[in-house]
Amino acid sequence: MNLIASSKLIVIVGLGVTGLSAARYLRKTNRRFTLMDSREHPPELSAFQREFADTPPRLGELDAELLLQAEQIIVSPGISLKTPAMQQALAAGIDVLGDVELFARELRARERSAPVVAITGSNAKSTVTTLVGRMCADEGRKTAVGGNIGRPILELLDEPADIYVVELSSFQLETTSSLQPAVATVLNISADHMDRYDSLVDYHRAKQRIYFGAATVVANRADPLTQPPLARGITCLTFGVDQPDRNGFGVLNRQGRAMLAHEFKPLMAVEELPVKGAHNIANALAALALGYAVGLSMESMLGTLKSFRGLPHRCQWVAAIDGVDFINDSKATNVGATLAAVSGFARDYSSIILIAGGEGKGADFSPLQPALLHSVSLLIVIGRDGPTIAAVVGERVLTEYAETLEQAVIIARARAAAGSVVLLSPACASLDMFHNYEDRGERFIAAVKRMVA
Ligand code: UMA
Ligand code: ADP
Repeated sequence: MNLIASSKLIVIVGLGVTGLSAARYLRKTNRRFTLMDSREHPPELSAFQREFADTPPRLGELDAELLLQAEQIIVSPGISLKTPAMQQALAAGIDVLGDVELFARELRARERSAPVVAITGSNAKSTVTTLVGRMCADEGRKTAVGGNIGRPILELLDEPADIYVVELSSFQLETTSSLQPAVATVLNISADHMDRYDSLVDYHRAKQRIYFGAATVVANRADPLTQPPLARGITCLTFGVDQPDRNGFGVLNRQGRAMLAHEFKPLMAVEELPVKGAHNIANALAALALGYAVGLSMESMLGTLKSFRGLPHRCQWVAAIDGVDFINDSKATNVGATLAAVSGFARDYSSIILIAGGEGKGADFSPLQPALLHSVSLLIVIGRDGPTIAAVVGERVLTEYAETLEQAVIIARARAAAGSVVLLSPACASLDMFHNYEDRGERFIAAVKRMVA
């Protein structure tokens, strides 16, 4: 390997999938680096040791001294810029950036680069990213999908892409400044990750960074926090489940039928969407707006919408037992997602038995109160912050405490009447009881299926 001899010290912080992808990228571009992680056993350690035997990682704590000697620090999203070592590095004027910024700089260095569709929001990111990715692919564009959705963005550079569709978290956006997407959206804003941000304003500011340099932005009419601060000189499209105006995607009523619409033109009947709930209609409209901004044909996009059945663990129907539906919404890791599920299902079922709780990430659960009082007949709480959710409704909603998710399912089954729904929508992260939200969802599905058998 022909590494360029250089005194420039590059430090990668973090050895999860992001850190590993950054190491691979730097090697491909002939740059040396040092890697550190505050964990003794970071998840990608063995892969790293196999591939980079000559680069021993520094593990156990972040070496603040070494960081101060760096010319560039590539920081993983799991590390807050507020950690003292990062604060010192920033104060010393060191170039601190994340993998998304590295990706942006690489695209700029290329002669011809494909447009980027950039998607963030508190909820619906993965759903809309997947949907737009499918819309692009269905139209025959070579499409690379990645980012916070799971595949590190730097890996996308290895693909021959006509278009990049990327999901970005607030953590990734904090360290991104020059992405210049063809189109960008903040889908919605509700409190999340309050263990990492000082306030909603702080979190909102990080999300809004997605709009820097965007040619077109897509905002949510129902959520003023998604509006770009300065819209002058850029095209601004909107979406929402109300009647659309100019540059808007929305819903029109035509002879008693609700229709997805662009401006004043009906496109297809809402009932043709295989996914249910007002939040999913909003997601479909957001995807249409994003696809429209990068020139996809409306006809092809509508075809994709008609075949998209949603992602697992997002309001996923599991089974019907004696007239009771069981729904897995394990990906609801914040209050906004649980609110969308409870409000969405309130219309479809006589009552809701809600299983919620887990690691609350410092959230204020009080916004759940009206929906729980209105629509939930039994609240079953689990996990570390289950009692905090129960406290929000006090004696006003019947509440049970379960030690395990399996026990919660058994209680729910015993108490549910035909016509009701048992909804796992925890409003919390899963890590106090499970490996991740997928594990939580799979355990719910298994517990429900055991009752069918
Ligand atoms: N960590 C340490 N010490 C370190 C480095 C990390 O303790 O030195 C901890 C972090 O606090 C965090 C965990 O390790 O709890 C993982 O952090 P990481 O930066 O190594 O994460 P990666 O494995 O690289 O995965 C990240 C995203 N994870 C986070 O932002 C926490 C993944 O999103 C993303 O899919 C991946 O990059 C590819 O882009 C996950 C996520 O939970 C799914 N994201 C949050 C969300 O969606 O709400 C933002
Ligand atoms: P993210 O990637 O932002 O976490 P997902 O598409 O994975 O988004 O969905 C996360 C959670 O948010 C799921 O519980 C899902 O049912 C819920 N959800 C999906 N769309 C919306 C929306 N438009 N508003 C609120 N919650 C939503």
